[in-house]
Amino acid sequence: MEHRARRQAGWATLTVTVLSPNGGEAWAGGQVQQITWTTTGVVTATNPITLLVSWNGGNSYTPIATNLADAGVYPWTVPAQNAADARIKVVVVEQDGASASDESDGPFIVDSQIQVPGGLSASPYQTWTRTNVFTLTWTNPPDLSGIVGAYYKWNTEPQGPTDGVYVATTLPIITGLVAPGDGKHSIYLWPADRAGNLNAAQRNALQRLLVRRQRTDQQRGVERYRRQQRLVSQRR
Ligand SMILES: [Ca+2]
Repeated sequence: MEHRARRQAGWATLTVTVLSPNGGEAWAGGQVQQITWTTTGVVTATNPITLLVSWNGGNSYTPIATNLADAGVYPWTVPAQNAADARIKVVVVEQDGASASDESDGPFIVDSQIQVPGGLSASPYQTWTRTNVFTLTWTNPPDLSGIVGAYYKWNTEPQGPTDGVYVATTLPIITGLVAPGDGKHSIYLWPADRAGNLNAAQRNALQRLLVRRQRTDQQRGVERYRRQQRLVSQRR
């Protein structure tokens, strides 16, 4: 929605247009994002721009910054809010008192949360197996901007949000996970959302993924004994 005040005859028409966010974006709280706009007709004012944000679809606005130069860009540290229908409004006021404003055409998301995935399970699981290739499944947590992938890490707790292997998937499944050797393994999994929220503390874990590809001498002895027993029983 655009609003224009009357100007004196002979002045260029004063307009402002929000370029970004203009709807559809998903921005994470705490990150810096660029609000961008363009104007026409700004002639004499040096700091004519006011930026505002709405968390409720444009029903009410609160100021972000006032008396800005008409630079067309403002690096905004997005507040730690959760809003499905946020909007930006840019207001321009010229020295003669003429003003114009514009709002984001559609909703953008501000998402400041990421939660622990549920129901983590593996296949095969908790059984000594000759394969070292696993399938991991879980339940994506509810999320404002939507889960777009997950990090996993074998055996040691992640030390930071990206201390793992990232798999882009909206479906809660990773196939073809290769365990790093024989023995008992654990695995950690934490999700990432479209806004970019990522927190390794919001992880789920599984213990006892068991791999035994190499048979021990003892196992070979047992197998040899069983073969002999079968032969003996067949001869009876
Ligand atoms: Ca989220």
